[in-house]
Amino acid sequence: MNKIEHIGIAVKNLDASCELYERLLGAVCYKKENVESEAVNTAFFKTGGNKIELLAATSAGSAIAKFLDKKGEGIHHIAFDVDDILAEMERLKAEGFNLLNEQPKKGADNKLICFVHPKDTNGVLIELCQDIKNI
Ligand code: CMX
Repeated sequence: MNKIEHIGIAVKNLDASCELYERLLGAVCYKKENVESEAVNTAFFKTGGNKIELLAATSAGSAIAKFLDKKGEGIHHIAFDVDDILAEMERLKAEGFNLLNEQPKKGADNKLICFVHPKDTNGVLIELCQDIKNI
């Protein structure tokens, strides 16, 4: 795996949190995107070479809605950049990790993504991310 690609933060109100993170980071949100397949609205920030993704649920049964109900707002996942997501998925499977999707899915910000179950990774949801333009 390569560097941390982004940190995902679950929020209740995307517009209010966007305004808050703009004030916090002194940076403007560079992209807002709805990812229908994940039932989320996202907003992205870049600061000092780091990337933050804010995530708000668009449906009651979604992963983010369940997370907010159970744990409240906060860090939802850490995403790592990978060069070859299929190879990395095979490697992790061989290492005994439980992947949450069999095939890479299309995620926000032009990425192919795959998640590792947080029960296998000390309670932290890990995301693999490959830039689609690197395929
Ligand atoms: N980080 C850490 N733990 C988490 C978690 C998270 N993000 N989400 C759920 N959990 C915990 C739950 O609290 C629960 O813990 P306990 O058993 O101790 O109570 C455990 O994981 C299993 O939870 P569950 O209720 O059995 O399962 P869920 O239906 O809540 O599903 C998960 C959990 C991780 C499998 C599911 O959320 C998932 O498949 N996530 C991947 C997809 C995703 O998160 N999409 C949204 C983001 C999309 C994007 O980045 O664009």
